[in-house]
Amino acid sequence: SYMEQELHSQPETWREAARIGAVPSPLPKAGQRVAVVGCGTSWFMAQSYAALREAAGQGVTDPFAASEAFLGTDRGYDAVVAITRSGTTTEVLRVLDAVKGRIPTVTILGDPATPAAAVSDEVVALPFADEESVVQTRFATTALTMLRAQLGEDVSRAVTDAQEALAAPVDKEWVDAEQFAFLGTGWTFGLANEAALKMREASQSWTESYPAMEYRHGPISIAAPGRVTWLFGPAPDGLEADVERTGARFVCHPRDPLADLVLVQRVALERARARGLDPDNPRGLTRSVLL
Ligand code: F1P
Repeated sequence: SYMEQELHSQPETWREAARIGAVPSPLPKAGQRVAVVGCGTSWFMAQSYAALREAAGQGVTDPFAASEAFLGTDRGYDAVVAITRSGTTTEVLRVLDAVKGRIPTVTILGDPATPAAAVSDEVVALPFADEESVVQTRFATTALTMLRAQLGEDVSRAVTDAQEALAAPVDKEWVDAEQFAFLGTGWTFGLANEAALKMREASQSWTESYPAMEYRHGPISIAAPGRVTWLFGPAPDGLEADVERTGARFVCHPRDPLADLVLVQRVALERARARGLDPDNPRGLTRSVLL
C-alpha cells in the first residue's frame, strides 16, 4: 500500500527536513506572537509545534483547528502559520483569506502549485514528503521535523529512533487490542491526538487521546484488560501503576516521541490488514476536505 511505503520512507524525509529547517526560512522569528492553523492531522502538528515553540522560548504560539480559528477577535498575532499537505483544505484557505493583507502568513505544504500557496505571503514546500495515501503519515511528521530543526533542535536521534521503530516487531497484543488511549504532555499531546486519529482513519479502531495527567481525571475509568494505554514521552509519577491496576497494558518507550508515532502508524496498518481494510482508502474520507 502507499501508506506502508510512505511511512517507511520517514527516516529519509526527516533527514531532508532537518536540512531545510537548518537554513533561514520565512517562518516567524523569535518573539513574534503566532497563530498556527490546520485541520485533522495538520491541526495536531500545529498543536505540537505551538508547544515546542513556546518551550523554546520563542513566544506566544496558539494552535487552532482552522474551522475554529480566532477570526472574530483581534488577538494581536504577528504571524499566521498554516499547515496543509494538500494546500486545498477549505477551512485553511478561509483563514488565510481572512487575514490577508493584515497578518503575514506562511504555509507549510506539499505542493506549491495549490490555492493555499497562491493566497499565502510565504510558503515552505516539502514536495518530497507529499503522499498518495489519504491517511497522512510522512507529510505530517516531516513537517514537524522541519519545524523542530528550525527551532534549533538536533533531530538526528529522532531519525535513528524512527529507523528502530520501523525495524521493531509489532506486538500482537496491539493488533488485537479492543481500545487504545493515547497520552502526551506538552508537545507530545499533539502526537497522542495524531496517534488516535491514525488508528481511527486507517483501521476503524476505537481510540481516545488525553493530556497525560488528565487521564486520571475520568478517562481511566474505562481502562481494562485487553485495552492499551500508550504514553508518548516520559511517564509522570504514578501513572504507570494506576494504569496497571486496571489490567490495561501500559506502553511507554524511551525513544524520541515522534519516532514512537511511527510505531503507532505501523500498528494502524497492521490492524487495517487484520480487518481486511484498505488503509489508503479509509471509510468516509477524502484526501482533502472541500466544503
Ligand atoms: C487535512 C485532513 C487530513 C485528513 C483527511 C482530510 O488535510 O484533515 O489530516 O487525514 O484526509 O484532510 P490537509 O489540509 O493537511 O491537506
